[in-house]
Amino acid sequence: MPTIEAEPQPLDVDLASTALLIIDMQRDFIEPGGFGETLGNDVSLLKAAIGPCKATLDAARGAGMLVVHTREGHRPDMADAPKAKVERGEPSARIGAPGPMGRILIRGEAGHDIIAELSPLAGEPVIDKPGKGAFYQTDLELMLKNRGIDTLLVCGVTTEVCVNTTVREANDRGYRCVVLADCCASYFPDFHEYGLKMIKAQGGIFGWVAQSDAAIA
Ligand code: C5J
Repeated sequence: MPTIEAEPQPLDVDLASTALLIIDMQRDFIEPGGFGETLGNDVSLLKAAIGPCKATLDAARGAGMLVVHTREGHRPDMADAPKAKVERGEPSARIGAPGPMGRILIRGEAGHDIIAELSPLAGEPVIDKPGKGAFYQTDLELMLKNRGIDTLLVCGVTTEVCVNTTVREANDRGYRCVVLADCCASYFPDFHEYGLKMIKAQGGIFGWVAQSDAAIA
């Protein structure tokens, strides 16, 4: 069984029961003009994760692993968007407002798409999630259970928001999560660093942290 060099300790993984989970690598978060930028963030900080994500995605596909993509966003009628989530920030920059890539974080709009570099292949599940966590109000858990998955390699953005929330949800459901540090990014470098530290502290309180090279190897 392959072993991933991870912190706080190496982890044996069975590829048949391991999935690659790529969180919210969407144009709205990563490209200029999207939701991330309208909130005042420097989106160029997220671009560093694209290359390592692509290398890991290619390796996972080559190994025949299950690959699952997620997207954060809402129905066009926004019936699934809590008022408390929508009513934040400037009205012109809120979820559902018109942006340069269509309505911000709305399913079907260009900005909601996964970036071209990491486009899902036919047959790779795409989970549309209304929250930060990928398990909340989605069928992710059912899909993982049906495939006998017990370990997740986790990539995506942002480290301290949707990656951390999903890893915490997964940990409570009994999944072993290995977060690939260079495949994640944040608009705030210190939040990225501490987001990863929180996961692996105290003997791996929420999971493991590794570099993509270690996972690919
Ligand atoms: C945020 C996410 N940061 N995907 N979403 O609002 O982390």
